[in-house]
Amino acid sequence: ATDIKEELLKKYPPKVARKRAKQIMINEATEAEPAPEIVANVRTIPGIITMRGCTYAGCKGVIMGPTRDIVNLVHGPIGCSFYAWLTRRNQTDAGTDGENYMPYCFSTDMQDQDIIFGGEKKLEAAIQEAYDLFHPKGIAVFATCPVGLIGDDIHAVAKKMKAQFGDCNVFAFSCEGYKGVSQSAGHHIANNQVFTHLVGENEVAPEGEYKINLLGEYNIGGDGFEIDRVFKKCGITNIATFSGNSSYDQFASAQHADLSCVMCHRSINYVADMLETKYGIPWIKVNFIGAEATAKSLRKIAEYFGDKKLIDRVEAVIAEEMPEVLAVSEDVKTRTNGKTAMMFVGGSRAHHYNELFQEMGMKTISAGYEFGHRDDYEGRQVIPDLKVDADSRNIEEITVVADEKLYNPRKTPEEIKALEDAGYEFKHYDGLNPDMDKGSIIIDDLNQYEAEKLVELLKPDIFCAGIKEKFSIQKLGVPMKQLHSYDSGGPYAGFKGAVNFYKEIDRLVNSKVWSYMKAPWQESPELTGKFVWE
Ligand code: CFM
Ligand code: HCA
Repeated sequence: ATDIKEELLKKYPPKVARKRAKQIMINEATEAEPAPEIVANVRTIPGIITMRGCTYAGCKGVIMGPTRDIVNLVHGPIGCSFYAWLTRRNQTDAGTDGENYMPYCFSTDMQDQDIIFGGEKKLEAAIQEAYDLFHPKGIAVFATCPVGLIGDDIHAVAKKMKAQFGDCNVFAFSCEGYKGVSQSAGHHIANNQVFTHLVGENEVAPEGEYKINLLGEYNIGGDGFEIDRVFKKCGITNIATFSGNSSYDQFASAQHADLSCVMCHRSINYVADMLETKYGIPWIKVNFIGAEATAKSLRKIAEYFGDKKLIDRVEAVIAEEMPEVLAVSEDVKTRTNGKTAMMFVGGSRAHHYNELFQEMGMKTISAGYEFGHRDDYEGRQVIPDLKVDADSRNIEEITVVADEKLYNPRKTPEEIKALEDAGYEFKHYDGLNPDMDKGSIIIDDLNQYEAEKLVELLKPDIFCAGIKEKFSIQKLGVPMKQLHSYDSGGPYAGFKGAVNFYKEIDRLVNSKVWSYMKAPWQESPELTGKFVWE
């Protein structure tokens, strides 16, 4: 595997190779050192064709995109608005209230003269127009790159319009594309504002037992629908999902939950901390990708509440759901066992989907994140050691304190300790590295060149990434599955999702169509080599 690293770096100028070498790691995790260090969350080297997106994408598309009843107004050139118009497959259940603005593309359509003379007036007029047309509960304004460059004060405009309307919450995000090194900065900007302007607004607690929030689940391909189906069957009340299939009122009521369950640690872990500090809600890491992981997460939720009724119900649901899952995985495994996968996705899925591949007897030989931070690779314990560089300092950190009226620790320190003594983990996430096999290759911020080179060298049975990688990988004769949008498939979460995934991957890795393609190494035999697993 060390040769592979050398091979990947060979073509780079020495300075670039030196930098990239710190982001390419042969996993040598041992008992003593379970998580070797990797460089992550740093700028992409200019000239490299990164897989990353921008800060605006992370804020507008990822975090705020899935909320149906807030008008998301982009202040900027139309291209930025168009890019974020239903390109992420976050589904929603528009319900009966008819308030669903997701299909619309709201934009100030900035022109040259707005860049020269300022765009605040145009923004004000656009907010007014959206209000007059829809009377939404909320209007969110997103800054694109030029807005930051010319210095429009979007927050002042939002504040003014909010005061003027009186019955519509208007707030803004300084999420210019260049603000951070990736989408991750945009998540942080979005989450800070959601926490500041929305959470805690609704005083009346929603009805229900075993109240939780689900943080970092975005209902891509209907994943959130499947998770909610399972919660409902177990009798667990999900007050707010941040932000898949969400509504304004869900965020506004999140303070009433008794437990926060964090699915995508990367995009939201700090909100779980804020909810605990301000309202006293503890948090745990969960994962609903993989049937075993789903069962484990449900048991963890039940154990937290410690109520026999819930514990029994969860066991009954698992017993009811698992036979179908096992029947399909047993069948599929006869064809997928021993096959290899590569996964390069944003900041969570390259880890979560390991579970599903393992359930099919497949091996992940190489994986990494576009924009994960070191804790996503190595585990949360490294957070205190993370270097705060100029780019991370650029992202606002908000100070949260216990709410005078609403702070209410859901468990006493003794109760927390008793659970921890019994092996229960609060506020912890292990990261990707410990779950990857020794000798596997972990790469941060993979780029187009390295992706193609890796495939040539290791010839995985399947490569998972996004739309920019899709066709270049397929042209190499290797099946490619989009793990962002799921292509047109899904859900893949929960029990029913696991079954969907097994069938889809079986279909892809065993398809004959790829054998009709000639990959470059088949045409030029000198490129041929074989990866030997230790
Ligand atoms: Fe979290 Fe996501 Fe992901 Fe992500 Fe994304 Fe996404 Fe992703 Mo695309 S929030 S980090 S910023 S799990 S949009 S739903 S698929 S890169 S791996
Ligand atoms: C984003 C959204 C994205 C892009 C996916 C892709 C998504 O980062 O702006 O590159 O295919 O999941 O839709 O991550």
